[in-house]
Amino acid sequence: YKFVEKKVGIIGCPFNGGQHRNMGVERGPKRLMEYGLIEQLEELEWSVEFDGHHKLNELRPSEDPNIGKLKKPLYVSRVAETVSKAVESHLKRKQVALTLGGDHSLALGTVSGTLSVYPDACLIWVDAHADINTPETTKSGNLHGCPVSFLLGIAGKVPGFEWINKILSPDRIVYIGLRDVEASEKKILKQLGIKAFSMHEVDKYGIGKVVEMALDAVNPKRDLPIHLSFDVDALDPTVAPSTGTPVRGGLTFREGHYICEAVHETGCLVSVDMMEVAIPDPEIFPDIDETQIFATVTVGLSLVRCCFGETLL
Ligand code: 6HN
Ligand code: MN
Ligand code: MN
Ligand code: MN
Repeated sequence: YKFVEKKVGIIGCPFNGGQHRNMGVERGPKRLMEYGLIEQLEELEWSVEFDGHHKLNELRPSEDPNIGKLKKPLYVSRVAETVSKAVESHLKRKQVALTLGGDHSLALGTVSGTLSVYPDACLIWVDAHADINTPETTKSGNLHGCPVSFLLGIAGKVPGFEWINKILSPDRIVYIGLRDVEASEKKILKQLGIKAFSMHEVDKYGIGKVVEMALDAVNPKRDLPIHLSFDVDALDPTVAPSTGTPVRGGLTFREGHYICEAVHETGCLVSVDMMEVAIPDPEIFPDIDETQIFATVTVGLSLVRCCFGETLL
């Protein structure tokens, strides 16, 4: 490993404030841990530190009015700041930071934390969505659709978010798996010349070539630290059905795993997010059954294991 020792710090983030569906993304981290994540990482010979799930609901402000369209801006910003410090502290101790979500607005925190320890880190964003809406372009007002714009410094000034000062350069981020990108977001991607491999490119070139091209774009010499932000909805809903914003036509089980395996092989991985695993209440979401939840949690775990060196042979 080029930057870390064989140690991992797990940051459990039961949080749903960046979106509005009542689908239980805040219950993802606990379930991932209950299914044996620590033991699985230890089996791969990692020394694991986990100091319990963060009590993020305690950070919920009593009043949190919309700012423009943005919903729960203060809650999201406080949570992300806390998460950023947690990531930072694990990275400073030469651990890989592994953050379990929770909704993807948490990446405001995880990526900021990574950049504060590794300012030249690059970001690989695996997602059906680009999550690059600005406070001006967002239609939903959900901050899990906006983290990348804040990280790039194109979000403008929003009260509460002043702490975000580590700015990611547009040539340090690459996307894989996109297929539900709003017109406003396409415009931003074009304007900034951001490299993105949508499902179209995955079909055209195959996942092996796509990952190679993605790494060549942001990390040509394989000498920069990598932050991998994996939204489980990048996978096809047949593979990961239990997530807040599923979109058809996604990555297969193997394509998802290949990305994690290839990123692991670089030896550059310092920070991983596994986000948007949802555990819905059967009363509210009867269409999602325990089998689908099980499939989603276990695929999340096996993706994580691949990031930490699990191989097929
Ligand atoms: N995610 N583009 C939509 C929005 O609300 O801005 C969807 C965002 C989904 C976010 O899945 O992390
Ligand atoms: Mn910790
Ligand atoms: Mn996302
Ligand atoms: Mn998504």
